[in-house]
Amino acid sequence: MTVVTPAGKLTPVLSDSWDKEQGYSLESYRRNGGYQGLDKALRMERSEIVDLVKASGLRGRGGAGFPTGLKWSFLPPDDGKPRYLVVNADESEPGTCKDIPTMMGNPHVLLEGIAITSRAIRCEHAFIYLRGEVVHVYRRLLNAVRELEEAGIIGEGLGPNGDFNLKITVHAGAGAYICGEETALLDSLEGMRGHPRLKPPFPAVAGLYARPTVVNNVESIASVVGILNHGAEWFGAMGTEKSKGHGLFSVSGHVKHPGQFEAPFGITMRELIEMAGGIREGHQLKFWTPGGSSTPIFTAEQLDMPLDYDSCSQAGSMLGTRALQVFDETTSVVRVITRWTEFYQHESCGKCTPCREGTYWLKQVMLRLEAGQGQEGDVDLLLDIANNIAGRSFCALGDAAATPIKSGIEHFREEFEAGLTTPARELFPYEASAVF
Ligand code: L3W
Ligand code: SF4
Repeated sequence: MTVVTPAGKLTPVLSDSWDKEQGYSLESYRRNGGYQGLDKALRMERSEIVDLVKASGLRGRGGAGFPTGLKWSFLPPDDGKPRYLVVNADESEPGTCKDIPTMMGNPHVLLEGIAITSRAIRCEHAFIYLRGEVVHVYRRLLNAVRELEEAGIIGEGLGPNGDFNLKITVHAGAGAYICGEETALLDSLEGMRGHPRLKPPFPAVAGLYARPTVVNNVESIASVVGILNHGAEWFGAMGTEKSKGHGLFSVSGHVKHPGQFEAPFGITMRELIEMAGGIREGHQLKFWTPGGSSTPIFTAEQLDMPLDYDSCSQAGSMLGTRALQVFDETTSVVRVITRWTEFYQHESCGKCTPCREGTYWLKQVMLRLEAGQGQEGDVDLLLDIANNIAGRSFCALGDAAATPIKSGIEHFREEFEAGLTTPARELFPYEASAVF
């Protein structure tokens, strides 16, 4: 399954079938060994599956890196009443584009992961909460679930002991970024407006309909299949000591060949840019992001930093969703951060004051700097507002809005200062930085 490229760095596991003829069909998936992991899981004790995933070192692929097996083990003892698995497929972070191709190219690896996880935690009704705009993915998932039902792989009274019952519901959200926050997602799934809930209790204790619920990202659940098939050691042989396994690294922006690169954790940005053909002809790297717009911006200084949870944390960032956006010297950092700030202001759910009001003021100041109409003291004002949002907001969206502003000013303060007199379009003409 692991294919070693000449560069010796790629490990296509989840992306292995993306270029196969109808690789998304049940027939093709089974021809390539699909659902053998589930067969195995149905013959194992539930606790054995949880222990195997714990031993693999798999960490949450949605951004925060929380250990997956540990999260499952937080569920209270089984009282025979419903407990749920909810897959967070609300991929909306700017620059993030790994879960949507996974579900399009190989929906069955996600569904098999759901079946294995459901077996491990005794969930009989699992949900996929999908970003509503991706109608093509919605249709693909609905078809894949129907294929599974018709093939008798999910349903009632299945497995060697006749005790495996599973229904999978695919739910399309209405397109709010905040519904990717796990508790807002649960509110939305229950039919309410998506607002983050106070934690604790964590969903593992009181989640969907106040019942114990595991919420995991698409890539986390899909990665469970390989662990069942090949073992914890196989998984742990990829990656670094504390960030094990393979992951999808999405390289976009000013590189020659943007795309998905499935590689072991610990790969560096320099290696990924090389695989993407390098920075576009005649240009140099200016800055990049490790995890979409929610993480600080990095420069050439961090090109050799291993992309794993600990190295990123030492560099003052989360690894995030591995949405590696590359910007060359034609890019106005003020313009980019203004677009992200507009996004956060638009997506702020309004529940808490620092984020609701703060993102509005950040946007106003960023817009006038972008237009070259900044006022004396604006750069310090931005820092002041950002510092009053970060750490004082109800959920991670507030922190995320403050992060690029703070790191943008740290690295490129002079560009922000230039916004007092000169519009970004004069310093960095849009046509020069656009990728057509
Ligand atoms: C039980 C405890 N469970 C933690 C669970 C918790 C959650 C997971 C991680 O945000 C970040 C965010 C975005 N008992 C527990 C426990 N848990 N302690 O562990 O929790 P947390 O709060 O560290 O993170 P989170 O709320 O899941 C994820 C950042 O990722 N991000 C954006 C991602 C965007 C997408 C997308 O668009 N799809 O994923 C990028 O960097 O800002 O900070 O399950 O319940 N004691
Ligand atoms: Fe809503 Fe923003 Fe507060 Fe999160 S930080 S609860 S998105 S207002």
